[in-house]
Amino acid sequence: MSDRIVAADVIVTSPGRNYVTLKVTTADGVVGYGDATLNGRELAVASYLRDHLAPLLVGRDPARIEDTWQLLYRGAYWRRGPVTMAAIGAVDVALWDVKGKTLGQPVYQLLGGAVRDRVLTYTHASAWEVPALLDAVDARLAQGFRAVRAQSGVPGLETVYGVHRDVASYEPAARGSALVEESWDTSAYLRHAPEALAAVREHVGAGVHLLHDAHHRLTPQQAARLGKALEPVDLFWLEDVTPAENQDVLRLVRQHTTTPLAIGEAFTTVFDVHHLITEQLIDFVRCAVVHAGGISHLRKILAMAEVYQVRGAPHGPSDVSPVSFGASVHVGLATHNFAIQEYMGYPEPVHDVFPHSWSYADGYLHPGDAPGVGVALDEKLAAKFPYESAYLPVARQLDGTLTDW
Ligand code: EZ4
Ligand code: CO
Repeated sequence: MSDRIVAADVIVTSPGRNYVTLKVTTADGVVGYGDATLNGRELAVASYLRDHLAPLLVGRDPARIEDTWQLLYRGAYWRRGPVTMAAIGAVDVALWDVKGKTLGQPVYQLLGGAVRDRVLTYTHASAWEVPALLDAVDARLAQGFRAVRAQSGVPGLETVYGVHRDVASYEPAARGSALVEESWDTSAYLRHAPEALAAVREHVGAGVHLLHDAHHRLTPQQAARLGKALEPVDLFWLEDVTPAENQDVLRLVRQHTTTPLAIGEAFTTVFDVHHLITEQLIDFVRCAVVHAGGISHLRKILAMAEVYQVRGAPHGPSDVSPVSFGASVHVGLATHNFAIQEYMGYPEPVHDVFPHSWSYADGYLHPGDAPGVGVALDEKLAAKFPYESAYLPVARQLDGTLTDW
């Protein structure tokens, strides 16, 4: 007789970052974990899981991953959107974890097996001044990274999203109840960014992949200008040049620059990215396991992308929990058009709260060979880190107008 789900519990913990984890338990005693963390809006997904999905899961056959996905997606009537898709993603990853543990196989084997030996990763280096940025990049290269996202301060501004004056890599979500308001000046950024990135390229030479994130702040014309100005820097990619809502504007950007474009961390379904992919408006699709409906749905996005020579490069900030991070590395090992995994690292206690089989070495990741996803949750330790509210900062132009972040 097939196994049955007997419990679906939600655990919220905050070991330096907030994480929402779904724990599925089966009648045979198998436990599967899924990540449902939606940075800054965590409790909305916790409620969606607890109040609306858990009652549907209990009694269901955990082996029926795709059928459960379709039930939760179509059965809601209200489709798509980050809260819904993060909740469905958590269920999907938890069920892949159960299946792997039941069969005694790591998830990448269930996805068809390894197509590469290890998964290329990139990390962050940031600093306010260019000389400090060069030091920050050097420190990352010394850790073995072969690909680095470089972000710098902008002269004349007090603050820049994702750049700290003292810390070389940090996650902008500030814990506490207050919303931080930063300043922004697009003209100053457009003048400074090409200079800063050219200095980084000159410093590291040809053998290092350099990346840069514009965080959705530019108009198409500004994005085209920046892409052109950065062509001599030979970026691996320029990320999120324009706001996410209107994809058609990227046609103009593409007509003007050959700098590769990456977009998709804020997109949650294949239906949201299909124009980007089929019209070849991007080179890398950034959808993450956690926010885009889990392993099953990310694989569909990547299958569509493969036809158009668009490659996968999932979002991996420290607010993607080690559970979906591990799941992403399984997808990376088993998917031909997977290019690179962002790896920002975690505050130290996170590794103890979520013991994991995935590992980093010399610029590459491996999911490990533990059955399932290979990431557990130490519930006792997790309970010592209660939830704290956290908000991503917003930014205002110099006249006080709220800008896209
Ligand atoms: O802004 O993680 O590519 N990485 C990023 C991150 C995101 C935050 C949002 O949760 O853009 O810095
Ligand atoms: Co980004």
